[in-house]
Amino acid sequence: MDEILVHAVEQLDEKTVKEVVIDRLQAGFGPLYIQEQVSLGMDKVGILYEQGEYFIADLIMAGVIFKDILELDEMKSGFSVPSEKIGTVVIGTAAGDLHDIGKNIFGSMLKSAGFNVVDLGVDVSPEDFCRAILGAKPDIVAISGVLTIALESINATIELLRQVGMRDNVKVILGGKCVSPSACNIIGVDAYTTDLPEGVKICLSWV
Ligand code: B12
Repeated sequence: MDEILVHAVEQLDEKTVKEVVIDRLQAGFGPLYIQEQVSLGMDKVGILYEQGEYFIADLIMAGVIFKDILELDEMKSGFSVPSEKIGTVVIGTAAGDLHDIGKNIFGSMLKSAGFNVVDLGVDVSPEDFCRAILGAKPDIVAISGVLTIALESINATIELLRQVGMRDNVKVILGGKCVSPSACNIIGVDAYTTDLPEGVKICLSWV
């Protein structure tokens, strides 16, 4: 673990986070390393929130810090986009859930792997997922659910896909830390992972 970086994120010390990230990138560490270490810091922010030491404003600040890091040119250049497309992915965060950092990183990685990515944003209803699938005719639907309560709307989305006869036309991959593998089996998605490179590999294996 990169103690300095993780600690700076935990302390919501935006200036130090940026300085350390730039230092690590210049030292040759890649965007994936940065993303993993900043995520570890976010986990610590989450723990402090659970313990009542941090409040919602701190979660907001943590999100802002992560998003600013992802906007650095050095981070973006790690995700170059090839011109030839190998398939289409519709991606979105499930209804009731506003967390989008993991989803956005996964979307960038899919683009970089050659996918055309249709990003529906956050709080996406089952109906909006279905409408987008009808319009974009994707090979894959990627759903992000960070909140445990998102499981309910993810279930409703898969159920609606079944009801309108679209479930067999697409592969569904689910990601997000608050979803357990057993719950995913019950819902009936094709794959589940919180590991982004593994998620990209799974999507590549489907096209
Ligand atoms: C920042 C943050 C916020 C920000 C989010 C900003 C944003 N734009 O995303 C804001 C302020 C909006 C927020 C709000 C809330 N949050 Co919040 N938040 C966090 C925090 C600190 C970091 C989340 C994060 O970005 N992590 C870094 C990214 C990279 O990780 P990630 O999104 O999980 O993605 C990873 C994987 O899950 C995976 N992944 C994600 N999506 C997908 C999709 C696919 C297809 C694949 C393959 C992979 C994948 O890829 C990433 C790499 O590992 C977490 C703590 C934590 N441990 O994560 C709490 C946390 C998620 N929040 C929590 C809570 C409770 C809330 C609130 C309910 C608080 C409140 N009382 O209002 C609200 C809910 C609002 C809503 N309706 O969504 C809880 C959730 C508990 C639970 N089990 O449900 C957590 C765990 C904090 C805690 N420990 O209590 N939050």
